[in-house]
Amino acid sequence: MNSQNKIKTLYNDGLVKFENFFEPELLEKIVKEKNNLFREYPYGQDDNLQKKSEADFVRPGSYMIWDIIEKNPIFYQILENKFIKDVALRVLGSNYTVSTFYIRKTPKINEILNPHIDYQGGLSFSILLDEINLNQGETFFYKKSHKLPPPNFVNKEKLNLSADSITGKVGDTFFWFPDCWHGRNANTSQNGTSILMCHLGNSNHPSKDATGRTVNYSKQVFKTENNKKIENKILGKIFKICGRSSNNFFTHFLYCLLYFKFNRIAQLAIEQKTIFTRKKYGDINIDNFSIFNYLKSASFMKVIIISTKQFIKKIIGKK
Ligand SMILES: O=C(O)CCC(=O)C(=O)O
Repeated sequence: MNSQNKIKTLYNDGLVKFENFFEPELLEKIVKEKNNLFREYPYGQDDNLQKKSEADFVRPGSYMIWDIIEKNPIFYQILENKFIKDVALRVLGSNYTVSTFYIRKTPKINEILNPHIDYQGGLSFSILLDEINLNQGETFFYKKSHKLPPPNFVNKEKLNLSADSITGKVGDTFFWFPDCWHGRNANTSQNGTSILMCHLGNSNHPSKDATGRTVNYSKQVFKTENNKKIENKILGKIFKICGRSSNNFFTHFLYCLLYFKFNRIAQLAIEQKTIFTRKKYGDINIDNFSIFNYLKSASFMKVIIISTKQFIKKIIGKK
């Protein structure tokens, strides 16, 4: 499949696999460094970057090594990889932001991480740092779900959807949309399995990593041109509110209407690199969005129950 088709698959499904992105020597060095890191930090780091000394989890089912670039510059070479840069530029435009860049290891564990979305309008990639097969702590995705409500507002059983696991060999790289439903399977193997993950956004994406630290990997590496347009403040505010809607049906629906249906607004937002927007594919057959399908997929019982609970929590929280 050529790279144009790969990008088409990414926009269609919210997920695409690339193989042979990296020179074998580089991969070997990266895996060696990953092994060194987990020898030094067998249970990873907590969110304050402190070495964990116990096998409990700060993040469900994961031992995290957060600051990999700061630990070894070899990891920069991933961000400098031509193919990675090409996909990021195509989807996010110039001066894109690398907001979170880490390795997570999942030990033998019986629990799955339930499907969820992170936020809309971004781009992420995962590189397998071990050979990973089914039920070995691999991430799974529901293809095309980035045009559906977040999974907690849907009766999944009724929709007849099935998940695809991202399995493969060391170095296999998967680009995915963080608004595509994803989760993680149990790890039934004796060995922990590890994946390097990176979350990116356009030039106005918050440059905070998942621990809350401000990071600036992108500023050092990817400043390609200084053409940041003045952002329309109102548009920025609206997208900021509705671009992180993993747990809010109404703002998620509003985002989908603005981004997929109101083309003039979407075009302006994309041109200005408004927060939580990515470029469109550029073909109506790929960029389409069905309001009917979206609403038909929602469980209104779940919408009412979850939204009421959130409302009550807010009221009580304020007192
Ligand atoms: O650890 C994984 O495989 C999944 C990570 C995930 O769900 C996320 O980054 O949102």
